[in-house]
Amino acid sequence: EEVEETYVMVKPDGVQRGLVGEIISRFEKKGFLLKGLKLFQCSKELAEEHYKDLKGKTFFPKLIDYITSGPVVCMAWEGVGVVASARKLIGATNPLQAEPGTIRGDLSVQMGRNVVHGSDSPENGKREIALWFKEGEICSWVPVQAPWLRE
Ligand code: DAT
Ligand code: MG
Repeated sequence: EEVEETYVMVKPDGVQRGLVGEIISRFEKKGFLLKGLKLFQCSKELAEEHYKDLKGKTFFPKLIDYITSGPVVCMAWEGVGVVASARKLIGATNPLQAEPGTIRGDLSVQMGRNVVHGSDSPENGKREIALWFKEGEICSWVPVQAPWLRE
């Protein structure tokens, strides 16, 4: 049971479709700790660095166009097992394969418009939070509900 951090991002389609509150709410209700939050229009360079492992894929240019097409909402979440749990809440990459009850399963239909991102490992969680947030944009705090989430 490791305390981890993950980077979650509402993609431009999620912002345009008015799904920001709904998406933040799912992680809040689960009981994770919000440590960073901002609306942000990212550069091509930042998007390419974020998705550097996918450079060379045929869909890469379209992916970069999509991510830079409008503002995104950047979030840093902390919690025990938060990386894998956030991926479960988000659902499969292809929304048509994502289970009902997941964010992608409930709210999207196409891989190129799958509304939300979540880091795939604790290492990438740290890497992506450092990439998208500046120092001073991350808060460490203890919510009053802490004792009611963990015994
Ligand atoms: P995930 O976002 O579930 O971590 P990923 O890291 O493999 O998935 O890919 C990043 C994004 O790139 C994904 O959310 C949607 C897009 N993508 C991935 N595979 C794709 C494909 N085969 N065709 C089109 N877009 C794809
Ligand atoms: Mg990924």
